[in-house]
Amino acid sequence: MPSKIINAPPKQLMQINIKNFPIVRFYSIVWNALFHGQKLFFQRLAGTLLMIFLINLIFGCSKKRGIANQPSQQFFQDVTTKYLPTSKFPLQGVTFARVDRNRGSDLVWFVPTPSKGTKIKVLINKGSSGIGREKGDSKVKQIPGNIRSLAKGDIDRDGVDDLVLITAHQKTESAKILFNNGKGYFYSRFELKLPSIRKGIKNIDLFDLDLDGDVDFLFTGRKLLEENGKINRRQGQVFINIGGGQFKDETNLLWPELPSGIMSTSIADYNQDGYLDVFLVYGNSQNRLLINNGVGKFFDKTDLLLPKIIDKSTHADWADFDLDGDNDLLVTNKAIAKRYLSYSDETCYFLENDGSGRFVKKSNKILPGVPAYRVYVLDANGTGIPDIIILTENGVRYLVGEEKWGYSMETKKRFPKTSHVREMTFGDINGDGFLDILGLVGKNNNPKLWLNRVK
Ligand SMILES: [Ca+2]
Ligand SMILES: [Ca+2]
Ligand SMILES: [Ca+2]
Ligand SMILES: [Ca+2]
Repeated sequence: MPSKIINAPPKQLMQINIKNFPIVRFYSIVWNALFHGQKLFFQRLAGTLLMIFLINLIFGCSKKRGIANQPSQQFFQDVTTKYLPTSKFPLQGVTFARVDRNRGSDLVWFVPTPSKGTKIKVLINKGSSGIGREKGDSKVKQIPGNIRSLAKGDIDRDGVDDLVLITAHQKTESAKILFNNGKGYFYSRFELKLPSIRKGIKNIDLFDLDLDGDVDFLFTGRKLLEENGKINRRQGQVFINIGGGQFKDETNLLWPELPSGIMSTSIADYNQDGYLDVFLVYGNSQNRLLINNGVGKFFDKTDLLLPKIIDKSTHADWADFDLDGDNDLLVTNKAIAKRYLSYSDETCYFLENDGSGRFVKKSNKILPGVPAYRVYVLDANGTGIPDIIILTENGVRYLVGEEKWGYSMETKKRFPKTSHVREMTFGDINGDGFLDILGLVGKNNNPKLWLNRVK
């Protein structure tokens, strides 16, 4: 079973807009200096030539500086061989993380090693000499057992990412924190033991669910079991951060009773009260929406807020697709039950938010009409309109946002040909403010790195 990579929140990345203002001012200063002095012909000629040179120089530089300056020229380039070391073994999972305090996202990946547990490799971004390529730029941590899931987040608030793992060792599953010393060395603190987790937990989300400034943990999985083997009534577990690296299991207080079948989560503020809510993706039934009451207690408001749709959902992601200020959703499916189809080969649909967290289905035939299993929304080209990447059975689909609900399918123009991509994680490897992509590709789950750039 592939483990889930933590959903990086791509939408939260700040856009960088190159301001033309200083350039215009510089231009006028040079112009004044040249032409308000002695009015000699050769001076003017030299001045004009200098001006042309400067304009070219400035324009040339600004072109290179920002994707947002030329969004139509944006594309993803395969830079795997330039930036990454060759990986001999199939990767089980990978995430971008802030491993040290230097510019550019670092990577953490893990590989199962027969009889010796799992090898976690930390790859430090060293700019033009690559990510973990040179000797000394990578660190290895060996842990016993298998890793079911790995997520990153700054748990002790020291400005670098720590790791949370779900591991299975000798038939017991447990959650572990590996703290980061700030330089990419990860260690466990034995005095800080996390509460026990339910059997069947596969996903970890790290977010501040009670809005007190520190990250808390939400665990979910397709089928959570009690110790006696019975189906757990809540199908989730909530650990609240109580400071000092300690966590308290507050599931009974904060998490509602739910049916089993949860595939993944999409976490955002859906009813615009400032608190993060949870959209639950179900693999073979109605998806569900839990609203946060403001202190981290979640209420199942599915019947009130979601349209009834029975489908085999695989994944969901959110963005303000219609640019009206509230967060909408995009849901991918293997299939949708016939009576809920808006057109015959529909597999993906939007859910449009009315602003209060109440959603209506919004179909769009530009979305792929084949079984799809991942969706990632990001502003890849800096226009302020969300762009969409969907992984389908027939390959990657890249849709560029043009206006509200208006998309253009631009996979060929902007995304290199690649074999089957299992999943993606997002980070900014060159620190330009635009997200780059790492994908696990092919039968062997090889890492592929795609740099976001302009021609
Ligand atoms: Ca918190
Ligand atoms: Ca909310
Ligand atoms: Ca909206
Ligand atoms: Ca970048």
